[in-house]
Amino acid sequence: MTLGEQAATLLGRMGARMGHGDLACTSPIDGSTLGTVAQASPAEVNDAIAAAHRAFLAWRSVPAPHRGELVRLLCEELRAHKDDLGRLVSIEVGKVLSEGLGEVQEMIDICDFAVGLSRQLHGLTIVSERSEHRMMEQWHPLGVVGIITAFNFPVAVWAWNAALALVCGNALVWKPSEKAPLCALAVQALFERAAARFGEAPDGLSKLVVGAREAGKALVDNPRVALVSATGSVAMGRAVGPRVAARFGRSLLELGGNNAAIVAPSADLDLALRGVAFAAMGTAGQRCTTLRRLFVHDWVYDPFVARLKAAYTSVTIGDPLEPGTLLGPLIDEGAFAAMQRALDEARNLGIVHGGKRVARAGVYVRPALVEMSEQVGPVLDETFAPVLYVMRYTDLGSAIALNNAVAQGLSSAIFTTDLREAEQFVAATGSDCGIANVNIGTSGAEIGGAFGGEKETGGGRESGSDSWRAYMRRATNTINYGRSLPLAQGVSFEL
Ligand code: UN1
Repeated sequence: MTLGEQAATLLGRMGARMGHGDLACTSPIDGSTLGTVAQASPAEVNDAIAAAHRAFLAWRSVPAPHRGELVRLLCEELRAHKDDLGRLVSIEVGKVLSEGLGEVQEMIDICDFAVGLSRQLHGLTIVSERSEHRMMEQWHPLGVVGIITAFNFPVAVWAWNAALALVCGNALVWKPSEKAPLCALAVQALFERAAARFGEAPDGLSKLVVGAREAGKALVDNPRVALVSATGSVAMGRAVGPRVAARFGRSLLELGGNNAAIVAPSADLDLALRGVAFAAMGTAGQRCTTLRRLFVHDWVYDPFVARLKAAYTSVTIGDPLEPGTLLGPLIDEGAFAAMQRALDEARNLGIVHGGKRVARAGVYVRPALVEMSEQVGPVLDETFAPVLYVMRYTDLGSAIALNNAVAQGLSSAIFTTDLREAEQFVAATGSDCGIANVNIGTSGAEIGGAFGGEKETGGGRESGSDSWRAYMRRATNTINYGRSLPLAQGVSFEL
């Protein structure tokens, strides 16, 4: 079976069809065309938003634990189709199969989380300064949530947003990456199955709009979209954030990362090696949490970097559907060109190991390890490819300063068995990132924590912890159960 036939079979099993249109879907596995899909015009995007808004008006009155039941049913569909959807993710974006399956597991996990959350949406009660008064906070549904997702997590990021937004009483409009529309069609079909089983989901509760820039713009500019949750590049966030702000909408931005790790002299080097290798080479360097900069202490630099280089040359590259493959393809030629530009620049500044193209259909590269003496040039940019810049350090304080000396602030890690160093790294004066790990790489976060980062990463938090609050509006209520009307701050206003 060709990849196109496989994709069609998988879609069919999940109740979806490719359809026909002007957007060509290709597989990075061999560059072959999987089929075509139709794109939504800006007018169609606005119609989808109007339908979602009508659905919201009904959905917000459904009790939250009942809304959780819909997410529980969606979770059942995902469990039943984990293999199908995981494989489709691998075919459409080229992730190795265990990561494709892992992505669906991440959807299942966030759905489970959201089901529990549907009984725990809570506010505070606050004592009033006035007698016979009480203050409380309520969290109410927000409206239509626009979800913009990137190719590299084509389904999990939708689920982080959708599962929470649905239990919070919102309706959804999803614009997936134009590089991964088939996965989105499959997820939409699974959602519709769950909604049909649920029976009382209003029509239009979750809409899918496939399209490129113009579709995204329509979503961003429509005043009925109360929250735009956008995951992708810093450039995309720069375009989206101010447009949403201009109409006083809310945005939740989860943008790029230029993530670093520190390998301290006391580190467990076996553990650090696996942690660094997965974080830097996993998903072919195409995660926003991918490890891109590594600071290794002078005392362990030579033995550690020698082992790392050996891992870089021995890693299995190839068909992501084959068991044993650790590195699949890059998403497209554009990604390869960006990687080569960074390496060309790096050659004048340091020593480049690897990074050459592998001769086979599709865009396959050997991962690159670049030894640098300073953090300059391309090290300061996020290149969405498997390029790891390695630098030597002697003083932890300066390594932390270098960790923080880039524009983004998503993820970071230290490998150490020294408690003081670990605590220093996670303290207020340590890493300035949204994620700071100890003895774990920068990527592969669990859904239970809030996910996102600071500075040019955009400041948004998705997924676990109390991220749900971003999907609700807070109302402060002051209730007077007495017979007089004392004014706050002792103000008098006697008629
Ligand atoms: C992303 O690359 O946009 O922590 C998200 C991780 C994954 C999510 C990455 N759970 O690497």
